[in-house]
Amino acid sequence: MIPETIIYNTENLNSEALILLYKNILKPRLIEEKMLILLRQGKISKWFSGIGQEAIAVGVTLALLNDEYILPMHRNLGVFTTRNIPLYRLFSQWQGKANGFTNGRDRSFHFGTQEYKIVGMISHLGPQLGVANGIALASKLKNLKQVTAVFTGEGGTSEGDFHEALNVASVWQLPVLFCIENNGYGLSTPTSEQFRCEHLADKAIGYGMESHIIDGNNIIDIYTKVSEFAEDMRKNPRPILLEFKTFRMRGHEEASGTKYVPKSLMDFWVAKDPVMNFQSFLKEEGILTESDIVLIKEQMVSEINEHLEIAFKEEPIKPDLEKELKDVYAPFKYIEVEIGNETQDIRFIDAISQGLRQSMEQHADLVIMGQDIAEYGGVFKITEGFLEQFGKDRVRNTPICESTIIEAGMGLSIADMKSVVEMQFSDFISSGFNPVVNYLAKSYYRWGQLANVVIRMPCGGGVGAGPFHSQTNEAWFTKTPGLKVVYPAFPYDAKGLLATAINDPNPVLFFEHKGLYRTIKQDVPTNYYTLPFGKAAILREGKAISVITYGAAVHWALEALDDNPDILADVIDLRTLQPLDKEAIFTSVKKTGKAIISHEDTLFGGIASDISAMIMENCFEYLDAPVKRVASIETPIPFATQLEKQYLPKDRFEEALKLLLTY
Ligand SMILES: Cc1ncc(C[n+]2csc(CCOP(=O)(O)OP(=O)(O)O)c2C)c(N)n1
Repeated sequence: MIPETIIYNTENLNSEALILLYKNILKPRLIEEKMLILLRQGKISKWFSGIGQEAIAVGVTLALLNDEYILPMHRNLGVFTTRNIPLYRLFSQWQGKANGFTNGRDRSFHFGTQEYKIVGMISHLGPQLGVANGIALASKLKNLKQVTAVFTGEGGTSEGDFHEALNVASVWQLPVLFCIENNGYGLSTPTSEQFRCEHLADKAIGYGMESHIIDGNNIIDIYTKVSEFAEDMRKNPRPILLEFKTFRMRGHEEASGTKYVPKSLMDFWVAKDPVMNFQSFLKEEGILTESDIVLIKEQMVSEINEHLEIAFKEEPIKPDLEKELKDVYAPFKYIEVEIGNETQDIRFIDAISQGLRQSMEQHADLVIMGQDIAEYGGVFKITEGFLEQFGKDRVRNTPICESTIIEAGMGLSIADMKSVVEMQFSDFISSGFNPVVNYLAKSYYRWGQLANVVIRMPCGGGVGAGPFHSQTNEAWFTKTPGLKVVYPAFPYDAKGLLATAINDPNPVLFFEHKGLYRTIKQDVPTNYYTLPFGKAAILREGKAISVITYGAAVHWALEALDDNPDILADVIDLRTLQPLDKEAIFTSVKKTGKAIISHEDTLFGGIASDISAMIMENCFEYLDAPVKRVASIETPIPFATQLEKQYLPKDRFEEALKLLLTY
């Protein structure tokens, strides 16, 4: 018996359309039933069930056009099946095999595919929402008149990402359908312990956004309403928040069970089963007979079995070390641009501004985003005048929400655009840490998707700005495979390396020392040019000692050497930390036999420690003294001038250098 609360309004749907809906909602259910058997037999690993929620994934997917992106979650098998991904590829994905989508590198639904315009989640749930914004922004900028749909559970709405993403989508009027599947529980947490409002849809009011509540177990309602919204959003781009009321019929993942769910609640929702009720309805209406249904099911089950057979027969992946290492970064063919003869004596800050401006001229698909960067020109005035030259679409002021803007950068990259995201101060990257280290860094390795984003990081101390406006936090990122880290010390390098960072399709953290902005000047070519990553600059040559350094510490080392002209040192300015020019380091140390590594970051876990270990491992026989590291002391960076002076390694460098020479 179909409960009275479910009313199938089929006004605008003919039998063919209804049967299509039925076949699509049935498929994920039949696959899941098979998966549960295989799980019990130990033939597949973890499983997050979407049983009882299929109508949402299927209805939304059918309401969108095939070239519109969908960003599903862990219970949305129906998105993948409705986009007609060959089942053996899904099965291989779940078994960690090569016919899947991640070469065995990620599990379950954690993958994307450009072919099917699906962008799967990362485990952290919320980042999806911001990535959808980026895709929708690209569609708006290119005037594609497309909608992007993104899913979250009600648990995920408690994450900051949800708030940030909805806010930005609304401020920028992005055509994103935010689909909340309110299924009663987030793992074991009931909605009453997750949020206090009655309906999550009501949250939209606070963002100035339209929202609707839809019965998540009624496929007709979902399909027809979402189709209408999508059609309207294509004409009139704006975000819409949809709350689908539904229920999670099985455990969070299969092994965990549903003991904590009251029986009456479960019974209530069993009666609202979206597949069984729709099937009964089609039978009652005479659209399908029992034998039609049996036939459809038989065909689907044999398709599932055939494809399972293919996946089970597929050989497990053979580890290939070289391939694994190679696939952390997207290939990038560095193209050298001829450096012109005309130069100008400009400051570090001007070089960055010029480099950024010229890259904006080079790449029509490059968007820059950051706080106060448009009319105001950024807090350091690096983007002053950009708005007038490039317009508001490409020079975007953002609300204060580092996380979702970095996610939007990821979304732009998925939609084949480039972005530069400006951190107002590099310290604030901590508010956007998750998408950098988990989304951007791992995207190419996981499913071959470029994360074509540069994050500009005004950093560094010596400016009396205290613990939260002075850090140099490159080591947070050099540790993470998949990121490139650039840290120039001179205007010439800053300009050329920024151009390369923007050309490189990998995620790049571009550190700019604020203390150098207005103190360091150099003759810099006026034209657009590039400089290669992974090539240190040998600033001075001498056979007594190798000074290995980068950023502001380069200048401190040069000052110390200027004061001691009798010390003959190789001075190596690393310029990029990832990739690192190991050859330059080893060649120099093998020549001098002594190495001192200096950086502004604190000592423990700083990159000097790794360089020191590399020297030990590769140049031990050549060393005449232990490798010396000189860095900031192990405290947060203090505000008062005299405390900051004590914190920074500048004054300790010369003494350490001399001591090492006498070893
Ligand atoms: C940032 C983060 N915290 C915790 C988890 C662990 N976790 C995975 S799914 C989940 C529950 C999610 O609930 P909800 O968003 O309602 O989705 P549902 O599983 O109910 O579909 C939790 C706590 C996680 N994956 N990421």
